[in-house]
Amino acid sequence: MTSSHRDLSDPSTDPFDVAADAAAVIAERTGVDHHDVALVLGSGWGQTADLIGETLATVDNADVPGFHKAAVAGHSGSMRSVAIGDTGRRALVFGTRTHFYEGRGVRAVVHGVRTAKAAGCSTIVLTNGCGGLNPDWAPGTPVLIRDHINLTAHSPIEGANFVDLTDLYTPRLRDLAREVDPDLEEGVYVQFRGPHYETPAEVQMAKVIGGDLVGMSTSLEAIAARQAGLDVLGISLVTNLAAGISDQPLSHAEVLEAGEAAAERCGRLLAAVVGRL
Ligand code: 8IG
Repeated sequence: MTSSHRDLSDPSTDPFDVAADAAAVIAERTGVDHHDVALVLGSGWGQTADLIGETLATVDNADVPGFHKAAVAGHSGSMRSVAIGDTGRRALVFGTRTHFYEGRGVRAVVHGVRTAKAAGCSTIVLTNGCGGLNPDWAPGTPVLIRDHINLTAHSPIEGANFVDLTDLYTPRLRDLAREVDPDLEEGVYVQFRGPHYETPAEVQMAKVIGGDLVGMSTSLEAIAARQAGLDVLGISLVTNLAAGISDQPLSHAEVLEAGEAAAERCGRLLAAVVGRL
């Protein structure tokens, strides 16, 4: 068996070896052995890559060790190498992510983060679509993630490795995002397992424990990023008010609509931040 066929779900496989294999394929397919910034585009963030700069190469996820096709409608099953304006720097843009609820295990969830590190990135930008707890945050509002609460009861870190999560969402990067958009809201992201949305009672619990946003991603990835020594910027797009906050039922169609409506503002924000990193 060649190294590129190592299976992430096999406990005898070192997930960092698979990330190194993935980075080697990315280098070969993109023609550059170093990327500077990685971005993970969640629900509603799909169009933002074009505003960062020119796409110089596209790689199918299925061709990269450890990656899978997209499981969510509206997500792209590929990654792109994008020129960051005319800075000479490159962004590695993941058009989709593996969610914990897909059942492939935590290693698969954080594989993109570890691959970004192996590809040379020093910063990762994690975006998502989420439910908002603040009734003043209309669908289409971008919110900077200040901190998170991980309710998955899992960790991407294996073994007795006690990683400090203080200032997990890099303060310098949050400052930079607020310089670009002084009106940017900030909040605490609560990751539930999903794939069902919360009950109204669970949303109230999230509020009581200090949450502002509810979603199904990002926290596990941010933890893996900290372990890898990456700086982390997290930005959520409120695509719906969380269950029970408004009297409207939740739907994935609503999520996609809010994303389209907010694409312009979110894209400009991300492009400006990435250009100034
Ligand atoms: I988009 O309301 C999106 N993702 N858990 N709750 C959770 N995840 C979400 C939601 C939401 N909206």
